[in-house]
Amino acid sequence: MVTQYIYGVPVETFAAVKEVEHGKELPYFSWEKDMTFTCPLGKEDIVYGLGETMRGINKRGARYISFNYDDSRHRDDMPSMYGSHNFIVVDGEKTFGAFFDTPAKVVFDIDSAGDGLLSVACESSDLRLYIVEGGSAYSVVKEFLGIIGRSFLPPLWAFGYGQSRWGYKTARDISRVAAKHREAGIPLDYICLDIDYMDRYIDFTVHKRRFPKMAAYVKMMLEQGLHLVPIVDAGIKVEPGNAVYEEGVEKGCFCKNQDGRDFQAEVWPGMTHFPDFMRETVRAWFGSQYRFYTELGLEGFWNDMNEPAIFSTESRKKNAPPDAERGDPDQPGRHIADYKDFFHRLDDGRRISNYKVHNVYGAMMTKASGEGLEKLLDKRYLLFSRSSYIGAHRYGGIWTGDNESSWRMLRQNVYHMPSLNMCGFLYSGADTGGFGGNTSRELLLRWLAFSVFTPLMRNHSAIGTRKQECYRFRGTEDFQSIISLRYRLLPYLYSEYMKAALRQDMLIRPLAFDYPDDEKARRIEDQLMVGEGIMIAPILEKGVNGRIVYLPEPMTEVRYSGGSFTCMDVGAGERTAMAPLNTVVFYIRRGKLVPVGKAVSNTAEMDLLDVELLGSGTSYEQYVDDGSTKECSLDRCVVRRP
Ligand code: MIG
Repeated sequence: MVTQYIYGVPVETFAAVKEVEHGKELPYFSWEKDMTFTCPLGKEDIVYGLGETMRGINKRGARYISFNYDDSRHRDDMPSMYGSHNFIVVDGEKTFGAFFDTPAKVVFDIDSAGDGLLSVACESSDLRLYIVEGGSAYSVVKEFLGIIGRSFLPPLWAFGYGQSRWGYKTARDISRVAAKHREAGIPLDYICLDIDYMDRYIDFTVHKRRFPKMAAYVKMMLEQGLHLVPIVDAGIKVEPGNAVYEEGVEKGCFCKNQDGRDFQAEVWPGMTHFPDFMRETVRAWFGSQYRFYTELGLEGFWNDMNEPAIFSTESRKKNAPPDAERGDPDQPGRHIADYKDFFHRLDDGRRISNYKVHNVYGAMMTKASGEGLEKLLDKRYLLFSRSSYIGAHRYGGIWTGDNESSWRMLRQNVYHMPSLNMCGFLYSGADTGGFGGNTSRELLLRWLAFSVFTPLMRNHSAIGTRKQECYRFRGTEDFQSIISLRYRLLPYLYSEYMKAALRQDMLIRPLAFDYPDDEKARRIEDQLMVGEGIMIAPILEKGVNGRIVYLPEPMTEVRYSGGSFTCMDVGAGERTAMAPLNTVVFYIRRGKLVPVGKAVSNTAEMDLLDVELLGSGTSYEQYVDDGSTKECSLDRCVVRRP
């Protein structure tokens, strides 16, 4: 059951899609002055949620700030990341969920002092607060997913392996990446085009010399089973002759500064204007610009810099030290004051600073692009964004931004997945191998072995770092083997994703959600459930050749190496599972089946129905379609028996 409580005049965030009853007296929390909500926690209570935040799956013991920001120092104490997902679930003496639906800053103090107090401080007094009840933590989450609406449904090819790097410049570079994967027998479905494909980083352009015949090139790549996925940044370059800029100015589509002129901020293209995504007409206008790409045959996109990230403004120089007086003591080192300098016009007529609606800016860009692509294409599109807010999960996925090549970041990827799923973001993943810093062969192999199970499986890295395409490492067959496992598991992974989205359920869950009465399982954060039948226990440490795995019940242990599966029934309890670098070990729950397909070099070659079934179950309900139809429903499930 979900109830809402309204304070002031909330700004429309589009987070919820279902009518929710209004409550009279707020349960669980006491409401203090200044919009701070407090609730005592039981000693052993676990607090879940908060999507894209640092630390583990249990958020207890720290402070988190919802204020979207582009900050690549993903340390434990980093207060906020690129998205804001203000949903928490308290699980223990009392079990309930709370969603603080406000586009302004929120500080979640989840018993950071160790005195058992949960406090949520909302900066704005205009707020919609949803209280979710329903028994277990898992059922609370399902109730919540029910009101925020169905998650984005990507095409099948978006579940293939993707290669990306900031630094690919020309069609030649891209063709080489494709050829090298082919030579090494590494399956591949898409290659991302980072900012260098554009003419001087101007959105909705293609660099004429670097990609001379783009439409023909896109077509040729598609014939090889490869999609190209260009990046789109939030800011529109201020430059006479830039049609999108001129049209945007004329139609009044951009955010304004204090004195009513179009606000200017420096980002990659130089000075830019930010589209005022808060208004429906502007979203429709921006979304329609994607026609430029769809006419070239492109069907997948990643939206970047939409926190929005700002290098400098007319009033703040680049790299200026953060303004102590106007800055935010909670977020030292960040230029928070920039966001007080520009203004939106809401559809209800209100003029409001970005600072006050900050956390939905990226989400509104995603909504704009998603709705545009929906109109432009007669099939499903791929879209993932850096910045997000709950609600954007209906239009696209997210990736978790500029992590680094470290074991800590691999572990964070594991923690992020269930937390993001609780907030509707089923289609997500991290930069596999790590974005900043130099990866190692071992880290990349272990990371790939985990990413096999995340819907977005993309190897991406920053310019200037060690090149990390799989073919650059010795023993390429080890990489080939792990990525081929992804493709062999796709009949299951795709089916489980589609069923989870259509049922408004989670795909990736903490063990606690499936084994709520198992005290040991409840505290495990480095193993996850993937779909209804699989448990994974990824290796997250350097220099080890196995790990201890906890099994809450007897399962089938599956090891994949050298192109084949070996299954063994194992009992409940702790066991040591050996997994050399070229081997992936995972588990199938008792009574479940997992369909696995043949090895292919991309999803276009795949036959979802040509599968063998692993595990001890008697039937499996498999979602099957052509991978791109917009008519998706559970009616497309077929029952398979061994
Ligand atoms: O300021 O487009 O997170 O994935 O490679 C950096 C270049 C801008 C940030 C993204 C990253 C991308 C990079 N971008």
